[in-house]
Amino acid sequence: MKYPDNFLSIISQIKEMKIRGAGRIARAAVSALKIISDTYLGKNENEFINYIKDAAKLLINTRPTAVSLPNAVRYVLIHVINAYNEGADINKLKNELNTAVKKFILNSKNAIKKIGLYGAKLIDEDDVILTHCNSAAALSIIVNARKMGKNIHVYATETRPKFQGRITIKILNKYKIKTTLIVDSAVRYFMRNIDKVVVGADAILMDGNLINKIGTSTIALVANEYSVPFYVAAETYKFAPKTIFGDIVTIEERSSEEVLPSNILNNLKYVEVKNPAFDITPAKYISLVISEIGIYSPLQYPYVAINNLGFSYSDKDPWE
Ligand code: RI2
Repeated sequence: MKYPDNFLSIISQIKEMKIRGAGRIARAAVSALKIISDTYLGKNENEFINYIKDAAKLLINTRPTAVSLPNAVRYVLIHVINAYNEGADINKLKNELNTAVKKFILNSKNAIKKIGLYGAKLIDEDDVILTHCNSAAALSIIVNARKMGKNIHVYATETRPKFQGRITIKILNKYKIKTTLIVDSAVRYFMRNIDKVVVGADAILMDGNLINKIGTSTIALVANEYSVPFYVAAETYKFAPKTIFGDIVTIEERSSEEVLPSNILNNLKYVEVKNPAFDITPAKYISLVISEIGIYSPLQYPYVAINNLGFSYSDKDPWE
């Protein structure tokens, strides 16, 4: 079945990182499912379910690492498939989908607010904070600390090769937060000035390890060397439930073009470019994980997150 252009546009925007950030791509994915539901004009419930499942597979394959996307799609599909199994007609299936989409989006936005409120309490007056990439959850903590009247100074890494740090500094500037932009490789040079590190999450695994933007693990290692607390801002839907069953989370390898233009690389016969978008930070380097249902150690987080996903987890995906 043909997909609507606005659905395909969301697919390409997520792939090209025009829509980026683990939380934002999750909300975009469920909004894309609503487009599919709204544009289905048939009356066949089974055909509708298969159409939604096929669209879900396209969404899942846009970016392989941020588990927020499959968790969001899983949340919506499980609600719709449960209704289908209970004999719901097409209108009820569409209403079920719309309700689940709205609920996921609302919950995910409220989660960022809650993380900001809880995490800001960990920030002290005159703290110098280092953050990496551009994380709405991490920034929620930093901005809330500012709103609480705390005088803070933020070091933001530029975050090559896509320079998401430039998004972060504009947001910090808007809130009149003193900010220093540094190149990624200057992290150890400045760590002696840092009181706390606050980063976001693309995935947290069953062993408490964090998958986040490439360079995060280096920052965690250096923070540990300088005894600087390393905080992770992670909604519960950043947990990777399939790691309970031994599945791994794929680290996305992106185009070499992001690092070096092909017209240069093509003339360098013996040169290759590697461009992993994320890395893995061991739980032992993580001080605390700030979620929307409280602050936990990295080893506690999986146990509380799994019960807050809003769907019963299993080793089978609902779109299969
Ligand atoms: P929020 C981003 O990935 C960064 O790795 C960031 O830390 C993480 O998603 C979480 O972002 P990318 O989309 O969900 O820039 O906290 O590749 O916004």
